[in-house]
Amino acid sequence: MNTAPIGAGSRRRRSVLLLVAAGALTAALIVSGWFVVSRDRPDGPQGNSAGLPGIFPVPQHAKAGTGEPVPLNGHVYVVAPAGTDPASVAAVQDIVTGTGGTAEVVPGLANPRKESSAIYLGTDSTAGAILKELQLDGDSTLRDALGRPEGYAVATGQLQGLPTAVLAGSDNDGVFHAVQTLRQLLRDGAVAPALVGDWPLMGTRGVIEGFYGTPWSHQARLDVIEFAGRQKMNTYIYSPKDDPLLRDKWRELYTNQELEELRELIDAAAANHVRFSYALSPGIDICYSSEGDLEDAVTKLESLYSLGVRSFVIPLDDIATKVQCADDLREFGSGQANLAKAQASFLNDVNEKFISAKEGVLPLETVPTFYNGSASTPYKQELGRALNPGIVVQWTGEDVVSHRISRESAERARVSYGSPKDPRNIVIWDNYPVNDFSQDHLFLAPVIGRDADLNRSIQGIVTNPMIQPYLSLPAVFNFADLSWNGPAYDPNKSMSAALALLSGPDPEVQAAVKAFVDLNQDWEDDDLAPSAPELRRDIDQFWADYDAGKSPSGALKVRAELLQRLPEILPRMAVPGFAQDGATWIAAASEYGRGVQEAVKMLDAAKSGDTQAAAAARVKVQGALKTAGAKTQPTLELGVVTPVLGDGELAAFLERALQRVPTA
Ligand code: LTM
Repeated sequence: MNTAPIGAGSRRRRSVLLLVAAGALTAALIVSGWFVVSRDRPDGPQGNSAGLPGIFPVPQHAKAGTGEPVPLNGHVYVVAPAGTDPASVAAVQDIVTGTGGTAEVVPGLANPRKESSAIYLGTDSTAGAILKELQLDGDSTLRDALGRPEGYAVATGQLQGLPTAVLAGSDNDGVFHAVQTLRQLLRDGAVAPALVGDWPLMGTRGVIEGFYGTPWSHQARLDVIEFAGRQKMNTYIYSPKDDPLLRDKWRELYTNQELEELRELIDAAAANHVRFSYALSPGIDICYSSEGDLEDAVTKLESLYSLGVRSFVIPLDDIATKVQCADDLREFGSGQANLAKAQASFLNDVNEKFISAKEGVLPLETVPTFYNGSASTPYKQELGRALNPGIVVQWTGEDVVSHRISRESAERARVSYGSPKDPRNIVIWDNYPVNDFSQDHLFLAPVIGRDADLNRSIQGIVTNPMIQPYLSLPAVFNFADLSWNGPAYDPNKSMSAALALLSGPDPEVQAAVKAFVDLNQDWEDDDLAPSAPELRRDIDQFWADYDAGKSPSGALKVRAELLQRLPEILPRMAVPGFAQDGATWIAAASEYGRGVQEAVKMLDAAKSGDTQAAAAARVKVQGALKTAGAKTQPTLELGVVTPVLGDGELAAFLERALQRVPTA
């Protein structure tokens, strides 16, 4: 257990149509026919719309087209009128180059070279005009998409004799999301013919680095931000509990070098259309009524504002549950309701003096000291009454680590932290897959237990990840899917897509990742997530065969060999950080794999009466058990711990095998 307390666009207005007209392009526009091959359900075998490669998050509307694919492995015009979002243009260039093609960025297209393809990019009135030319502007799903924040449309067809893809966004975020969909539509060097109209159901979708333990490295942050942007998330909250300048030394200003590092993160976030949100946690020793503390907080936030940050959180979680300084006691009195009064007064002041006074800053967010549960309490009631209604509350569900989060409970929380007349805007701080309270475990099961229609009640979800950044990516992927389009979220499909992405194309690597992930399903007594289901199936089958006197099926042997080879195979993943993060668990899994192989030999030898071979194998099984059970995983506060796998399933198998074979 952790020793720390747990539980208290610019819009482009010029039309591409005009550019096309200006280029005297009067050539007939040949529009490929479109037909609906799916009723917008996630039902494709490998994808989520029949005939299309899988798009994750699942789009609101996606259809395959009958037209030709748009090759990206030759010469490609990237048609981006001046002012088009540079990050989107750069991302398209990368995609083209990565596909083996050559990207030529042009502001408009006149007399294009034959044997080329074209990708048009822009906001509604630019690329939207191309959609008109493609006679797709009457499509209600596209109109719908282009009328919503972050909405986008992707269409393919023929324009000026060139295979063409159009990436239209309602705003620059939408254009960037369209590019990410284009990336996923790639098949054999070409964009699959498609028509996609899409938008997010939640406004806040992201990651909060909010755990106890060694904070992520700078590189890991950069990588997670890029990953989040590719999965259409839009938020990264900087809130590591063990960064002293956020909590213990919250008044201290950053050095120039630290500011430079923060600037790099902020810029990376902007380039990935992810908002960098800065979370200052002064609750450790603040005097809520102190002018000096208010000034210190505002000065600190100002220093981040000047780096470009436009989103701020003041978390007040895991601090004393009563006001502490004498002035506060005098001004507000003691007790939990008075703590809420003091906090509301401070937060309202920050809101007035800083958030509202600055250009372009998003609404302030806070994490209340009592941040879970939905029933009204004196604390919540007072916060609801006194806190400026524009301040957003982050909430963890009924529990700190909530196995289920229902819409009903979110609705109740909105009223409890606000009022029946003016329910509070809520962002869920989701404590999955965070493992700071269980640092010997990895949580690699798909995200389950969140109501599909939470978007109707809350503003968004941010996931609090594991101390291991790259091992957190599968859950981040799931949360991206869940928060973009909850009703279409399928935990298993989403997880398979996440693992395929992280594994890369090699089938052996994919099988190894699956076998390792299977060993890390156990989420703190969650009865919905059985630990190591695939391993358990193979073990059960093994004993059933063995006890029936049959020759056991080879499934357990095959799995054991794969586990034994994990340290050699997993570093070949497309995201090698996964194997680095999990090195001690992987080494333990490998030892168990070796142990299972020896146990099978031991059982075979014992059966055939070869006592010498059985004894030799027994020694190896015991050795594997010991090595696999060694303390190898360092932690910040708990010393070195033993990595736990499969909820003890592998150790139990080895023990059982040893019991079956009497010592010589
Ligand atoms: O959950 C919240 C709001 N605060 C802390 C987190 O920082 C911590 O990571 C989780 C899990 O241990 N629990 C908390 O109380």
